[in-house]
Amino acid sequence: MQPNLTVAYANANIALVKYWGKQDHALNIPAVSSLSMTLDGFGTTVTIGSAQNMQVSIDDVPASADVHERVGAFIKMVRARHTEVSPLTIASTSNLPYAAGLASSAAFYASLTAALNHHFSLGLSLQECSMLARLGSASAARSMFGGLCALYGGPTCGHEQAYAAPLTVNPKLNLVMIIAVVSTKPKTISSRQAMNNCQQTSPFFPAFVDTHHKDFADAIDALHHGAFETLGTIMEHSTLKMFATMWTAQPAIIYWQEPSLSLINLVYHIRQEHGPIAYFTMDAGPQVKILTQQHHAEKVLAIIKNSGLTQGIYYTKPGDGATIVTEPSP
Ligand code: 2P0
Repeated sequence: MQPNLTVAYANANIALVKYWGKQDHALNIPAVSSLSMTLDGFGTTVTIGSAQNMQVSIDDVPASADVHERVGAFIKMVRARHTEVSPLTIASTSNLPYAAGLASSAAFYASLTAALNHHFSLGLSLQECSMLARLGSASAARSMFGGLCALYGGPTCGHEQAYAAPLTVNPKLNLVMIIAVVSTKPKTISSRQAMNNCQQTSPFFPAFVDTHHKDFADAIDALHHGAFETLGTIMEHSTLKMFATMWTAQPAIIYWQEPSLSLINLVYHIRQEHGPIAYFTMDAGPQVKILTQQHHAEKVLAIIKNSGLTQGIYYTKPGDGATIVTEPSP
């Protein structure tokens, strides 16, 4: 590794209580608080170095004009707060299976923020890094931390209040996540565009926001008490309220495909047969993510695999937060 380069790595995350919509677009402050699990082993490595002009590459290919512009806007916001940040080369490589539909922006901006903090000796705490990462992509604020964490949003949050923080998790929970891939086609609308459209046009968006705080507070409580059934029930409720805003946006946004619904029915079937051992969530795409516990994982995995509904299955547990990589990646 060249001495003038800094390498950082951050894992992606999946929300159990969803972020959807923005309180402040310029500062990218979420309309609601959210709660997520950082995923072990699914993430993005970002290497930065100083340069005359900013250059961005993704998996060794120069970034598209859109991506370059969005990353440039983020760096500009960082530089407005930390003038020591100078132009950069930014090279990102990801081990996120493209087909898994995991939010790559979360891992990318968390990794980039960790790299900037180290490279320019900004001396920021994890909480401050989380605020900064949020300016790039709100879900990135959560990937600064490992395990389960909360990201604060809503009307009482300014820039300084909208950060993520780790949550205490009852060790008996032993959460694991199964990612069931049902389609590998690229999504037709980005999550950022989708949430903006929902916020502007869905009559259900205000109801999503108004009922959200209770979900968030109850989910934190369930984590503390190790109440898996309560946590899973809240996760499904938050997920379906988010999708209700998509189906009622104008025009409607429908990420689901037939196997998505079949998998949801399969999760209901698993609960009928085996009790409260599996719960689903989905994000801005057709893949279904199934939350279960370590001691039930083998059984749930086998049922999902045998269903023939998926094009791929990934299995993961809570992972670590963003980190500086001292050795170059192999
Ligand atoms: C979440 N999602 O809580 C929700 C649920 C997707 C569905 O956070 O505009 O890429 O960059 O802040 O973080 C994806 O949204 O959006 C997301 P921006 P982001 O995980």
